[in-house]
Amino acid sequence: MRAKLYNGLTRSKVAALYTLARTLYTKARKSNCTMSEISFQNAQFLISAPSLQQCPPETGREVAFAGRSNAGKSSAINKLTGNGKLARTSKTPGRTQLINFFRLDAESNKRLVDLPGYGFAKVPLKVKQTWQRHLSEYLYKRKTLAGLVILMDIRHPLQEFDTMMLNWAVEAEMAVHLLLTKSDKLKQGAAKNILLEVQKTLRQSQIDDLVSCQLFSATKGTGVEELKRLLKDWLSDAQPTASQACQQQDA
Ligand SMILES: Nc1nc2c(ncn2[C@@H]2O[C@H](COP(=O)(O)OP(=O)(O)O)[C@@H](O)[C@H]2O)c(=O)[nH]1
Ligand SMILES: [Mg+2]
Repeated sequence: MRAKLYNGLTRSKVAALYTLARTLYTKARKSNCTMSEISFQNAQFLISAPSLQQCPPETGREVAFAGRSNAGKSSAINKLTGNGKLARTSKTPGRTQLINFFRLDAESNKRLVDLPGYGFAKVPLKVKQTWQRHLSEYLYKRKTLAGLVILMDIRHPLQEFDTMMLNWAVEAEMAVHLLLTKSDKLKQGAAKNILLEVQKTLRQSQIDDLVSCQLFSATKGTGVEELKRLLKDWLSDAQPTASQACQQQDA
């Protein structure tokens, strides 16, 4: 069998293939190490920024959480980090109008970002428009943004503002992950049907290569591991951010 494997190959070609295999193996091991080093347990509050200009320096990578007020953004961040007090959860929607940054490591190179909740009816139009400007600026201009998680209450998915965010992100070629939150509010079968419906919509809109979707419950812990795996992948240095990918294409 061994002799067959070498059939037609010169000794130097075998040596070259061996070196290539070793390099690939070392690279794969390194990238796995980078992924496993990312931990959510030691997350700390970093800073609140009212606009893009006040955000932390653009080094490292971050993943942002967006969604309507009350969709469950703060609860999801608390669940991920195992810290129930990290991002304030509130029963009074529409209060947080700041971009809140949480660092995952001492160097602040990996960050989670809690974006201001959008689309709450009681907020005056002018305030709403200012939010929208800040959100779109952040999405289009922030170079360290590796991906966007859009959270939607499973009972009201893909509302007007969710679709708007989704369109901005797709236009910017940003990876998006939809979280159907509070899945514990529905029976398992009903929740699964809504997931399938949303996935069908993504396929029909031909954006399923950029946009993924899952069920999530901060209360029950549903989908936490699935979300962690995706975030580790996005935050790993092996993946280019959308703006880096564009720069590579332009070069
Ligand atoms: N049943 C249930 N309630 C949730 C879940 N996640 C959040 N909530 C509740 O929904 C409300 C809004 O949550 P919050 O995280 O503050 O939403 P945010 O405004 O998007 O940050 C709070 O009363 C939470 O307790 C969940 O998975 N299941
Ligand atoms: Mg919140």
